[in-house]
Amino acid sequence: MPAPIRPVAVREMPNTVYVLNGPNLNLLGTREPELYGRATLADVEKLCRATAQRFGLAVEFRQSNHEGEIVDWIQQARAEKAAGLIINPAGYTTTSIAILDALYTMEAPVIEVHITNIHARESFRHDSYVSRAARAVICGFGIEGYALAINGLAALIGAEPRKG
Ligand code: CA2
Repeated sequence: MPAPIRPVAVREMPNTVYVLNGPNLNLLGTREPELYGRATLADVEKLCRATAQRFGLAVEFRQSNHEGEIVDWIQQARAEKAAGLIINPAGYTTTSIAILDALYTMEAPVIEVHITNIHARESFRHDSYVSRAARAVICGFGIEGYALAINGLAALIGAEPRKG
């Protein structure tokens, strides 16, 4: 007899913000500092956690060089009913319909972040697929853009700053 099909238990994480980073962002702080600055991705993670904590939000911070893995994480954020999703799609910004399709399924707000001002750079960086699914887009503020994104997301979902 075939094994009975059991529904998979998905934990719900309504106070968690997913922060997803695309290809090569693991190199942040080690190459091209004139463009991307000297802060590392670990510094970005710290900044996100400190900013989110002010609103009582937790952060699920991830980076991948693989498109499908990013799609899986977006689906996970949706299934867990995450409070929101912040994404720097990096090199997948202008190429990935798979990431766009996954983002379209999100009910929680999606915010797109770029460290550099993509509109002041080469024209092939301008036309973001991801922006079509994003509630807001932040670019050109360096890594501070991630903190701005968390502050903006908190305002969107009505998360109040904690006292003290
Ligand atoms: O400005 C951004 O955040 C970008 O998303 C960064 C991407 C680029 O393809 C986008 O057009 C704009 C590149 C990420 C690569 O990150 C590196 C960081 C340090 C050294 C080398 C690559």
